Amino acid sequence: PVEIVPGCFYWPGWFDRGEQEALAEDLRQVLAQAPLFTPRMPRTGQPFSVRMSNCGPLGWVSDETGYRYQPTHPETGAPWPPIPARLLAAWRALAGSPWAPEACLINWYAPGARMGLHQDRDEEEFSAPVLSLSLGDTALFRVGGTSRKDPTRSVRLASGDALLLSGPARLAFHGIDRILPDTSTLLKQPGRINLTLRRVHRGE
Ligand code: MD3
Ligand code: FE
Repeated sequence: PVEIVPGCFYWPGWFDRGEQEALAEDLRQVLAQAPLFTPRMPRTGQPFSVRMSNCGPLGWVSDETGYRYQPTHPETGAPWPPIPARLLAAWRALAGSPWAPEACLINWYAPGARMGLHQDRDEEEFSAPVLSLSLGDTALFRVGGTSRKDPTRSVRLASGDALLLSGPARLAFHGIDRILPDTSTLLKQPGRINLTLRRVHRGE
């Protein structure tokens, strides 16, 4: 892999086209059980431009009352579906963690959606890495340091790419500046899916 900033490892083209198609089909089944919802900012209730769902024992949600992990879908109340085996295999191959992931956040970017610079700190376990997998149109991803003022680097995340955030990068500021239109034929509609596999609680 390529190390983009210390602890941020990048595998361009980790999944071949056939694997990407199989993953996209896995996700269609997950999303049939756990439909995309529109998260909202705490306090203001401002909607995110990214739509989300989850699979795994826990899922990340955000609404007027705050950010949290919970075992059920915020709109249907149903438990999140299990993490597909193909995603667990990628975690085993790349994460270097003895613990299974507890949450897989599914982010859907329609063209024009973006995600501002932020840190991921709603987990109690920061020593476990986060694994990100991209499908569909290419995203312009930006990652910096642990201070918002630190310099950033930009990387294009294309369909099939894998990114591991570990060690000093686990608390790095990062975001998605924009989706580059017409850069993939994988999905049946324009846009991008990002999957992040995460440990939420300390391993036992
Ligand atoms: C760096 N997702 O879900 S993935 C997120 O493409 C998120 O949807 C973006 O930021 C996306 O929180 C970026 C790459 C990524 C994921 C998690 C990280 C980078 C990270 C956690 C810590 C540091
Ligand atoms: Fe993030």
